[in-house]
Amino acid sequence: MTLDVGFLGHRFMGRAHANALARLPMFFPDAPATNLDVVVGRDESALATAVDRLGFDRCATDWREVLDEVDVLYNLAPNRLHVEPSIAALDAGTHVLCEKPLAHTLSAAERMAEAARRSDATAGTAFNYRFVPAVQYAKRLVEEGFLGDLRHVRATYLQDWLVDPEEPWSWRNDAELAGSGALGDLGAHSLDLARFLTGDDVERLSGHLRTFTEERPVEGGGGDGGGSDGGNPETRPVTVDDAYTAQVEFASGATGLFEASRVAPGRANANEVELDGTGGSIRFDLERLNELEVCGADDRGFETVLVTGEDDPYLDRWWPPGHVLGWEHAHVHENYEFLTAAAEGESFAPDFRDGLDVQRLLDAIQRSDERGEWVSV
Ligand code: 4PW
Repeated sequence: MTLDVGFLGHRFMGRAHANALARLPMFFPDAPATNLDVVVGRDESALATAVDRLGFDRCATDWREVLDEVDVLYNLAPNRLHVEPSIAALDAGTHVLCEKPLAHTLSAAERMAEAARRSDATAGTAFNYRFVPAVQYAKRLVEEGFLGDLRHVRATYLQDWLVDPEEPWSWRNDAELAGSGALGDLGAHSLDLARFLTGDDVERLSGHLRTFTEERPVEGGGGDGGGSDGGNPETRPVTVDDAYTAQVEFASGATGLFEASRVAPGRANANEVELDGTGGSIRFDLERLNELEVCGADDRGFETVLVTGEDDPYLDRWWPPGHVLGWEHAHVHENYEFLTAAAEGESFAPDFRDGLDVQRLLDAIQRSDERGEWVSV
């Protein structure tokens, strides 16, 4: 059986998923066959390029017109647009892999999780870092009891692309479209990894959000940026956070510290998680994604474990031992698992409930910031 696939969105994540689908037949020949049927967007010339470069049969400008024609919808649109198309697709029995965060608000995420619950189709939230081999290796260590009793979780996700106040405005700076900024875009990954790796739930937290640049120029706007009047550039307000921090308490009693920023020079895409327990510590750093650092409680320091051997998760599918993998491979593993689950009529993890659980944390961090106090989740 060949699954007809539709993408809503075709830019960064469109390329990441299209690349993953192109790799599957060669490296994961047991994956269900897919046909890149249709790519949906608004900009017709960008769509024509996407058809050409990503390998779609055709393009469309209205997602409603194609839902019945595809078996799987990849929802790669801005967060607000995750909601209606995903719900409509699931109601039509179409499988959905939706980018993170699940939605722009908690109530929208609840509606999406409810649609997934009542549908027979498979629904997944694209927390791709779960599918990095070193992260899966870390999960295995935790399940084997390496950490003992969990004491601390520390997770940061830092980027630098908004350091320059002249960096143009985009939907990622808009609360209506995105819901939040660094919090939802990056913090969602950290919060999901913490849940995935520890299996622990956050009970209460104290969150803090900060916007450093209150408005940004609109690309192609008037003024110094190339407009005819030579006056002030056209700008739009930034209505989301540039950075967040959160201090959390887990159900187990462990403590947690979380931080994300888009204004951290030198940190282009630094996603790090560290877990400490009575038995030892584990550290993962995306900038060294083929490694995991581990330290037993009686060791004198961290040891670096190379996660590139044929027994390591997914590694036997790729190259001989020691031949390292990159960021894009996690998307291949994620797509392999998702499509296999969809073709077999099974559920996939992380599903929309996982997306909703993370959304509850995002919402609690925003509530805590607004109230200036600790809140329960
Ligand atoms: O995983 C990351 C995202 O959540 C990506 O590498 C870029 O930053 C794109 O969106 C966020």
